[in-house]
Amino acid sequence: MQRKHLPPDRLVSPSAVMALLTVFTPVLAVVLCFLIGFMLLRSRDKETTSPTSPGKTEGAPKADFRPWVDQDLQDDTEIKGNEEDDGDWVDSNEEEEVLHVPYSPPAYPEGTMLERSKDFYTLMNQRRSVRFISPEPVPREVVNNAILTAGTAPSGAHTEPWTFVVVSDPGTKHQIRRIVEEEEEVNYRQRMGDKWVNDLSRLRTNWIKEYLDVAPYLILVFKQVYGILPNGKKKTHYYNEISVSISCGLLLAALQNVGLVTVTTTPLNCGPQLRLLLKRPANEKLLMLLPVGYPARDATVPDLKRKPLDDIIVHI
Ligand code: IYR
Repeated sequence: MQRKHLPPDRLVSPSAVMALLTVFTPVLAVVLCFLIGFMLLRSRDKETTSPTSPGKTEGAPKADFRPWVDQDLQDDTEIKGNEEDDGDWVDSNEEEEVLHVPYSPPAYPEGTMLERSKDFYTLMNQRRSVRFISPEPVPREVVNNAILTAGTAPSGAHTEPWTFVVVSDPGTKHQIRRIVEEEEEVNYRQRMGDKWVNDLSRLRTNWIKEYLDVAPYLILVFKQVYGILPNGKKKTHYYNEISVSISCGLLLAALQNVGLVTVTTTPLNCGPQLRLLLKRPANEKLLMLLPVGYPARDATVPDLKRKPLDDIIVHI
């Protein structure tokens, strides 16, 4: 009877629609859950088969092969396994209070500021990546002071998430060279790809790294992805990579300041092996390897130019 009162285009009554909705909503929800779950699983599968871990690179699809991001700096070894005992992280309220004290750094008249800014720029503008390093010994204290300078870098929540391993022992340097050259040969021949190798050809780099034997010091800079307190608890190291990168910048400046040379190297795929060789714990990941010494007498560098100020500055 009621049907007669319905407009011609409404063949189903509102109550029937409601009934249908009540029946189908849970079904729809279940189907949606399955769909989302399936999509999540698929994206996780993709992540685990992508070339993020050492030795899994060769068969990787070309499109997401970004070894300079995925492998230079990453070293997941042993971290995943440790995530299970996740409970033992230190609380911020367990940390000691810090006193705030007056701060008065040196101040200079404007003329002096200008002069100092020019002098410092001139000094730093002479810095070059040097791959030909003299075996001449360098005073250890000079290197120690450069590392102290690196340790003045700002760090996330003042966690100071860096370890500088200074290697002067010839046997260990040679083992480092063997690990690096073996991996770098595969990098240059296979992992880096033609484009990357071509882009580097004008710098004349290759996988032979004589400086790893010759330089009086190799400084291997590790980022601590988390801290471990004396009581065994773990401490979050905020922005550890950027903090350690800043400290590397200061280290380069400190070396330049005393007339030493280096080349910033990030040996692709060598992090885990070098960490084990140097007996560093699993919370430390290799960020950079710096051979340090005086430049070799016959050292050469590519005649590169730096961008002018107008190309690197934007005034607003
Ligand atoms: N790690 C290699 C390749 C290399 C990569 C870049 I980017 C450079 O600026 C220079 C070298 C090597 O050290 O030879």
